[in-house]
Amino acid sequence: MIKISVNNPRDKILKMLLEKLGKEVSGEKMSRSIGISRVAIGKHIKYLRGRGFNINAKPGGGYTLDELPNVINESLIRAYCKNDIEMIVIDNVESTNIEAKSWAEHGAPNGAVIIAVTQSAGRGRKARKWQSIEGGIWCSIILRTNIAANEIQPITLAAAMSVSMAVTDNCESAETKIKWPNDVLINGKKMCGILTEFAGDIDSVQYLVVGIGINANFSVNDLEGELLFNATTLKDEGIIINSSKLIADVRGNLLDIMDKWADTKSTKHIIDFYRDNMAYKGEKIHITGAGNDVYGILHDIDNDGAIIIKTTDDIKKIISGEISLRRS
Ligand code: BT5
Repeated sequence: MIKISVNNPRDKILKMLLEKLGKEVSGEKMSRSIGISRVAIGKHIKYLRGRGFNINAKPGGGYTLDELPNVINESLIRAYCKNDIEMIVIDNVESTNIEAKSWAEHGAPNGAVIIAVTQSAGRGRKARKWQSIEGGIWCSIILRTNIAANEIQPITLAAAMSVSMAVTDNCESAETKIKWPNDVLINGKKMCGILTEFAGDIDSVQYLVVGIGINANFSVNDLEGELLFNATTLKDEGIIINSSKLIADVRGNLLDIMDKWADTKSTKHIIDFYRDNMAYKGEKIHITGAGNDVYGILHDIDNDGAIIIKTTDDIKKIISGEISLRRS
């Protein structure tokens, strides 16, 4: 695993260039503000160029970054983060959730994130395969929060809310819906899936790993099997968002949502957001899994994150399962 140190000079250089995107930043100014030599600045610039950043040197000794490459880059993610971030960016991994669990066992802090360009064994719930090709955002965020195991249901919704907000904040025309309990849809198709796992016991959760898969910058035609009909990608929907910014925003949103939960001791903000952005509301659905086989109308959600279904003769609360739409 590669560990990136927080606040290194390269990140500071990139941040200065980003703040003046398209405009010149003097090498002298960078050198003074960061406290390293002009030669060292030149070396970092060379490294960044090698990572796809088109940085031009100006005759007077300044530099300009004219446009952002749409890449997953640790310095760029850090530049977009409001606060410090512990991060691992890796080319290929079996599953970022597995790596995150091992990192958490070795003390990774709240908000630490591991991101992979591809996953060779990306997982969904119940060990289903999650296709994780280049161009997507495959990441796991470690949360350390003081809750019991039976309170974790809203965390998956909080992650879905973080992704929805990040997408719509970066693209006004995007319309996302949350499909309970763990999907974000665009135009009725799955653009993002979430896998939340935890360690600890019933009374107290030691840490959580929130695995987030976003179909970002590739076409659904590149995936295998029947996903063509049920899945979509940001690219296929004409939504272009810089992947590094999207990661920083998703993580920032999730941490803010969790802080609010801790401060207010309430999940109301998460439940309200789901209610306003709920897929299949008022529609005929079928719920399976976790011993359920229920047909009814998707009505609402309760404060614990259980959905409420109106059946022909009853109202049922379901805490976990799989929703599918009944078209008839
Ligand atoms: C999920 O499971 O939707 C959770 C997916 C979580 C993926 C992230 S990526 C980072 C982290 N590391 C991991 O190893 N996992 C997490 P579920 O609701 O069970 O949905 C799984 C189903 O989604 C599969 O059976 C397929 O039908 C479908 N699927 C697989 N790959 C997909 C993709 N890229 N886009 C849309 N649907 C997909």
